[in-house]
Amino acid sequence: MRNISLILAPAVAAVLWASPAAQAATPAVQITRIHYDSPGSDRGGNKSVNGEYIVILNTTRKPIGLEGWTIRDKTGFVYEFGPDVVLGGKKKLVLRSGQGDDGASTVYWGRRWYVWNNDKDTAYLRRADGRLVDKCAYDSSRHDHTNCQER
Ligand SMILES: [Ca+2]
Ligand SMILES: [Ca+2]
Repeated sequence: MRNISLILAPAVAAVLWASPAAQAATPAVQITRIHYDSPGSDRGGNKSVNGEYIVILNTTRKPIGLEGWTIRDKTGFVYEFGPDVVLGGKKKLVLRSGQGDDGASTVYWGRRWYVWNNDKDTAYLRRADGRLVDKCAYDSSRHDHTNCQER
């Protein structure tokens, strides 16, 4: 009987090895886009700061409550989703960097200055318990945005 366990061991190891990567490929909520360079000169002002935004997508068919979830940049600026934010199945939500009134499809970080570097940065999406759900890194000043899911 010992021979059987020896034969099975590599197969079990292969499954365990593969599963974290398979899960990471389709997080329940994905960062799909970061528009990191606001249109025009970055001289501040609420309209310009709101020209920066990040988009997340609920990849499941069920609503997901985002209370306590966070989006953070590499520097350490943190946005925390409020208690009323529920992202419907297959719906997108835009987080703009400046100030404004939160709605069903857009919420506002409330900042007076930009968050996302125009050359390179990384966005981290975490659950309320701190577990990483998704991240998106970019490294190009030749573009004004990155489509995270296409890489
Ligand atoms: Ca920027
Ligand atoms: Ca700009």
